[in-house]
Formats: sequence, structure tokens, C-alpha cells
Amino acid sequence: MSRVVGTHTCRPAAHREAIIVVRPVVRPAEPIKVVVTGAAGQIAYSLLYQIASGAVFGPDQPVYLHLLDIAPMMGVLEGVVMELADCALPLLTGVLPTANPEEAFKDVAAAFLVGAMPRKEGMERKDLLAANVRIFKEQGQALDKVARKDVKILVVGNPANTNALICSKYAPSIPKENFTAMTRLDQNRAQSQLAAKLGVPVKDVKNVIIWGNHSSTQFPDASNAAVKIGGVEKPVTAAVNDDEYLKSTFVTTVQKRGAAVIAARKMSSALSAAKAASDHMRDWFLGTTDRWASMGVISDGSYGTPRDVVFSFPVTISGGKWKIVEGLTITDFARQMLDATGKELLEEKQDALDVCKD
Ligand code: NAX
Repeated sequence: MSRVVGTHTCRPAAHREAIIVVRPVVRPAEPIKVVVTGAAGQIAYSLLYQIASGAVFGPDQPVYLHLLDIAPMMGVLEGVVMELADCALPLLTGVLPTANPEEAFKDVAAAFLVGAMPRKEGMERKDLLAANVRIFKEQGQALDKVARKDVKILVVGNPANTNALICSKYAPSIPKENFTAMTRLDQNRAQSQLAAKLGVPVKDVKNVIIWGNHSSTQFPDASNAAVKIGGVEKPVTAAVNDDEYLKSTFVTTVQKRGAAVIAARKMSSALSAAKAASDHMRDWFLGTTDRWASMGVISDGSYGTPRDVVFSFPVTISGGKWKIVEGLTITDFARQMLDATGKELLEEKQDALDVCKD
């Protein structure tokens, strides 16, 4: 359908005729329901604004926010709801704060699963995994029951990859491809490190890959990355021209960046984590352009990785579907790194399955 929105007669008098300007009628999009868990926490505090302002689903897509946190945090959450109202955001059509997962996940099209138990002093990695895996089992069951079957789920809460796997296992009616884990913060960190090293704007570096687990075994890999210098695109490896740096300092800086932020800020990354979550979901909904994105996705065994763990791969996305980038060369060094992070994911998976048996 179209409608005439105006006429004008700007040609010389001799040729004067009405030019009819016809524009299609653009109906306002229906709001989509989007849930954020851990909504009273620090990542959500930055993330909610980005979602509600249009940075994730586009400037024409209204959103209805569902905010899930635990019962003791409902007072804090009330303050977050007040602040969202005070932002007077045109795309935000409503907010539902709740401590009930089934209410929170009802009919959602996108889920940011941020909420998790933080690591407390003296807590072993295994204890943290046990506590959080139980949360993601319960949330998987609730998603299975009440969410849209095409819901796109991003797990941020740690251990993100294994939480995503467990969540998927307990939501069998939702395709496995719809459960992803966040390694975009690691990708953004890696891209930023390379841009600084080469003295170029961050946008001029692309296709850095994060392989494997969002943990200290992740493999930040610059071997397929490209950089634009003086308008010409060239491999990052050639531009850096320092193999040792790319295999050691670059890798460990990215792996340990989260700890460095904690040491400086006395709190974990939140602003950058929220930005990365936005980037991940925006690319998933709206598509990647000329560059790859790294996402934890269910492994099909590509590149000799273990199947059926949530492993971070480079992907391209179109029409809301991700696809692992194929045909990359895996060097001996990369092989070792991929095997180490794959082994850790298999161990985490086994630990998580043991917890779920209880
Ligand atoms: P905060 O402790 O500030 O917030 C977490 C929120 O989750 C709290 O409000 C808490 O009440 C809530 N919560 C706990 N259990 C819940 C449940 N069962 N249902 C709903 N809400 C629940 O942590 P924040 O800094 O926001 O970090 C959140 C998670 O992100 C942590 O697990 C953290 O380790 C993880 N991160 C993951 C990153 C990634 O790249 N994948 C990077 C940043 C971050 O470290």
C-alpha cells in the first residue's frame, strides 16, 4: 500500500507539471518482548539503555522489556524501572519487573541471560559452576515452556559456554542453534589491542577470531585478521610483522583483560560487557556486514573441535541464522590452542551434567 505524501512544482514554467512523490506507508513495527536476567546487576545497568534506545534491534523496532532478578533484588529493580521511565525512550513500550522466570520468559523473542551467582572469595571454580548450572537448567525449562520457539538466546553469565549448553539441554523444543554464549567482549578486546598496536582506528581492524571457551583457555587468533592502512587492506600478520607478539603478549593480554579491569576498577567489566552483548544480539538479528563475528555456538565438530559443546567460532550471519566460517587454515600452534580449550569445555560439560543429575 502507498499514499501520496506531497506534490511540488520545481521545474521551469514551460515544463511545469506536478511531480507526485509516492512513499510506501511504513507501518510501525509491533513491539518485541525482550528479557534481561540479572536485571538489577551492573552489566544490565548499561545494557538496558542500549536495548531500549534502539542500538540492538534497530531504530524502528519498539521493545517491551522483561526484567528478571531474584526476589531480594526486587527493591533495587524498582529503581532501575524508575530510571528507564525517566529516560523517556520512544521505543520502550513497557517494562515488566519480576522474580518469576515463567513470567519473564513468556513470549520473548530475545533473551539476554546475564544473571548468575558471582564468584565469592574462597569459592572453587567447580562450586561456581555447580551453582550457576542449576540456574541455567531452571531457566532452560522455563524458556522451553513459555518463550517463542524462535527466541534468540545469548548467555553472558559465567561459565557462559557451559551455561548455554545446559540451558539448551533443558529446552528441547527450541532449536540448539538458538542458544549462544558471549565471546564478543573478548573479540572487541582483541580488535582494540591490534588497533592500538598498529595505530589505526578500531573500525579498520576486522576478522579477529576468538576460539573456544570464554575463559583463560580462549584462543584470540589474529592470523586471519585484516587491517586497513592508508586505504589499503592487508593481513594483520604482515602489518604487525612480529609473530612472537601475536602468539604470546597479544594472546595473554586478551585472556587476562577481565582480571586487569577488576584489578583497576575493583569490579568486573560491565560497560564493555554490555556493549559486547548488544553487538552480539544486533549482529544476530540484523546480520553481519563485511566482517566476521565470534560467538559461542553449538559445535558441529568444525575444525576438529569436540561436537556438542558450545564453542566460540567465527561466524557470518544473514536472515537471523549464523554460519561458521569455513576453510580457514589451522596452524600447529592454533591446533594446540583449539585442543586445549576444547578439552576444558568437555570437562566443564561433564561436571555440569553431573550437577544436573542431582
Ligand atoms: P552482578 O553481580 O552485578 O549482577 C548479577 C545479577 O544477577 C544480580 O542482580 C543477581 O541478583 C542476579 N541473579 C543471580 N541469580 C539470578 C537468577 N537465578 N535469576 C535472575 N537473576 C539472578 O554481575 P554482573 O557484573 O552484571 O555480571 C553478570 C555475569 O556476567 C557474571 O556471571 C559474570 O561473570 C558474567 N560476565 C561474562 C562476560 C562474558 O564475556 N561472557 C564478561 C562480563 C562478566 O564478567
